[in-house]
Amino acid sequence: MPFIEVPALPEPMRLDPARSAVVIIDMQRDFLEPGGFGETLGNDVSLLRRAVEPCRALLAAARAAGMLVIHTREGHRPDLSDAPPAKVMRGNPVLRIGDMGPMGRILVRGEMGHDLIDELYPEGDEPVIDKPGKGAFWATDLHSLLINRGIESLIVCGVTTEVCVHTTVREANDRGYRCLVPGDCCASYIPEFHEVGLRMIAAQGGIFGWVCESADLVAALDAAPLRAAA
Ligand code: TIU
Repeated sequence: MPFIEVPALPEPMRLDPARSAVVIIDMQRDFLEPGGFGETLGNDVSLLRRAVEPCRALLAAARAAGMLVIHTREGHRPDLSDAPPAKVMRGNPVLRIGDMGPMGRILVRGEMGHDLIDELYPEGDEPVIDKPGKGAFWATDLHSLLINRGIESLIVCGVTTEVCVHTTVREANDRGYRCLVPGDCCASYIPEFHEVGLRMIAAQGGIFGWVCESADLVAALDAAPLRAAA
């Protein structure tokens, strides 16, 4: 399949859609809706909504181009055996991980709050990676999944920019993946950290990767010839 070229910082990025995957990080009710983990930490969760529509448009373009789409969810086993006490006991939240909230137990797999928001729900056989940490590679099979599909570049979206998106981009970078982050497909509870987080990725000649506007990426994908049916 021919390469596409996406306007980006620090320079345009060439991507082979057949060897690239979109990774949507943690677009879960626990982070985006009232009563979830994000709100228990004292955050205004409405600040994350701005990423939903750009992610939806990018997902549509990526699916139409036949690209691999992977979703992640942060959360823990119901018995919390995979939740480090240092994480569970940190800070002074209204509810802790595992406590019962309005969307079920906070950040626990299988609960309503842990699941992905309706607007960005996985389609067909799109893989969903359940991760106990902030990075999508730590204690998951994401790396195997990508290697087995011949993926070399990742388009990383989701929430929050400076926490799980950044950690995943850093992990991916050290594993040899080229990462493109469409900035408007990410969001943070702390807008300043969102801006600086994106700048940190593209600084120093692209120390962790590339940053673009999702509209430019969608336009490039829309113009790409469709992948031949398998
Ligand atoms: N608190 C915060 O900004 N983020 C997280 O705890 N997890 C993710 O970023 N997904």
